[in-house]
Amino acid sequence: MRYVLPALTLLIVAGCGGGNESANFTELHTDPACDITAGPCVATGDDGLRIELQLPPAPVALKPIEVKVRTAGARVEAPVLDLSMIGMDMGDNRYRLLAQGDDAWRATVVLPICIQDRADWNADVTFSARGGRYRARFPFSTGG
Ligand SMILES: [Cu+2]
Repeated sequence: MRYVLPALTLLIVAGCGGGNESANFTELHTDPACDITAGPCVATGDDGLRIELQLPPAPVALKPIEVKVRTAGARVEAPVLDLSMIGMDMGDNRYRLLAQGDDAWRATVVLPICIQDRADWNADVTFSARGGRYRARFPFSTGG
């Protein structure tokens, strides 16, 4: 037990920290002032790559949320939406985005309930384009 505990603590800290899984993708630029619960937000790349994410106005846990994504500037493949809570491991909340024509995608997602009244989330859209992987990160909050 003496040796197991420190190892466990390390694991939990690594899981909570987030953001350290800097895999092999290029990060798109988002406007930190854009509130995704007030309207669509846009992420852009240096080379005309553009992702627009749209959530419903007041997303709440345990209710289906319609998420819409629009892409431009490149042929986008296999986009995935990954919802993670900042500072708390809420399990795997990954959704494949389904194509709605050439440059439109959507997914119906359900956020897990959180023990906190207010929860801060990252909505990450990762996808393949031009032979590489890209990620667009959109922060948003639920609750009070
Ligand atoms: Cu939580």
